[in-house]
Amino acid sequence: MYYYLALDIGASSGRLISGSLVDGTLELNEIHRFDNGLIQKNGHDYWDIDYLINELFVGLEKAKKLGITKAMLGIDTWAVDYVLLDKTGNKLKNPISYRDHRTNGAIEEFTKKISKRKIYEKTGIQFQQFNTLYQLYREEESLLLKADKIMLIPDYIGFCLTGKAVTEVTNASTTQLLNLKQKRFDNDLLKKIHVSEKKFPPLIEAGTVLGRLKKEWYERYDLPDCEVITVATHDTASAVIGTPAIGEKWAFISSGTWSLLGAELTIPENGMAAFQENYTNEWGAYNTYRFLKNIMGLWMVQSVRRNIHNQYTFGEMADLASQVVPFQQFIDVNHPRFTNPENMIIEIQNFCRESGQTVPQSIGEIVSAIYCNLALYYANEIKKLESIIGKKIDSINIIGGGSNIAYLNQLTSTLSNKTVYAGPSEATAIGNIIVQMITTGLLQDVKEGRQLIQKSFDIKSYHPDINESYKSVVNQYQTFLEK
Ligand code: LFR
Repeated sequence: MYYYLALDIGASSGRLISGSLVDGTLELNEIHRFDNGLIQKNGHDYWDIDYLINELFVGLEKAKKLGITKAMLGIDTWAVDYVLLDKTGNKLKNPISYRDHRTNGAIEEFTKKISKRKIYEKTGIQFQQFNTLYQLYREEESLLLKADKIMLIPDYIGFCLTGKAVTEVTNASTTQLLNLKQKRFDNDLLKKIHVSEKKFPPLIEAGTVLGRLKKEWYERYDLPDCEVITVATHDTASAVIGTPAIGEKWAFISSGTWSLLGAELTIPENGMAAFQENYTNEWGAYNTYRFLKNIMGLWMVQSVRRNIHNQYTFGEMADLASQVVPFQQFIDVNHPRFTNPENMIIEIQNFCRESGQTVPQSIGEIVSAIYCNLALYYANEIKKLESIIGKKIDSINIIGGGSNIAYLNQLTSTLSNKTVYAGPSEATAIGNIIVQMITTGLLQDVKEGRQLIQKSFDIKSYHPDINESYKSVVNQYQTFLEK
């Protein structure tokens, strides 16, 4: 049997998953799962990239023990962060996380050199202070000078494994350094941060064979014979590929640490409305665009859980939330104060106190406040999305770990007045595997891949609950956000 391995690393966990075709359906097997998180050092937040790569090897050795002797391997992770390498290919320091505070105020400062409108016209990418553009702008000058290569995280992992250096476009587009029309790095923007294009390995499309693992790895570990395929290396790009969508009128919410809400387009939309609403046009595999908005997402619940020392599981937290009266307060979940606060519970309580609202106290109340406001935010954005792309959305596909939260799925359906299809929770790993299968000729295209997902996984539907009295809160919430 032929195996496709997906390494999918998110901000809070990573996993190595194998996929294979069994009787015409896609069968997944989770081989290894490990934690990920921010490491604080000298006042900055880092990722421990060596640990993550080591966990991949642990996973690959487990795969071998399970009888997987030959496999393809695709790698996807979160976006925008990078590793600086010297001439010999060694990293100059651990990658700093996009949640680090070093880019505070960087957008305001950088856009004195070139207007926001101009940057958006060139790139079509949302303004987030974590974009690689602003991270490089705030990078230590001496290190940047010393750097021979700048590599995004999944490309760097691929480089460590194979010795081959590339910059894959679905992820590279999130840097806000690619020009939408020219389809390459924008030299004007690069000049403004004093970075030469030469530091970036060549741009390549998703679905390209990278190569076999270096010999030294087989000498050190007992590994399956592995060939790396550069998939859609941005986790959100893989998640969208792994969305079992039907027809043309669907939106997606890729629900994990972030909630990425948007639609798949074939022509980017970087007009005035998209600019004003800060929608992004991230490049997808096979000439598509992920037109989406970043919403704070489950990060808030993950942070609350850390604050209470993991006392409850996510399922228990959702149960507690569903037992309290919903919609007790309005919260702008996308406010930057929730990006990386010292303590999420206190931050939420302070926000409610400062805005003269009921302060949630119990864990159920806190989590209910988060889920209710996330669903409100989604419903509001779906309306904006429809208006910007000029198309009515019929259904929302919620994919990723958050698709398991029935309470949030139902709220989302009722408030947005759309059918919600929830699942699969491993859409990212599935999208990673689908691109490998297309690259090796097992599948024809994404459409066939999505049909395979529909056949292979249990997808739950939610319909708007017309009896719910709280439907009217959506308009009130919109007014609250506009204030
Ligand atoms: C989700 C994600 C988002 C990106 C954010 C930061 O994991 O990749 O798409 O905006 O993380 O990289």
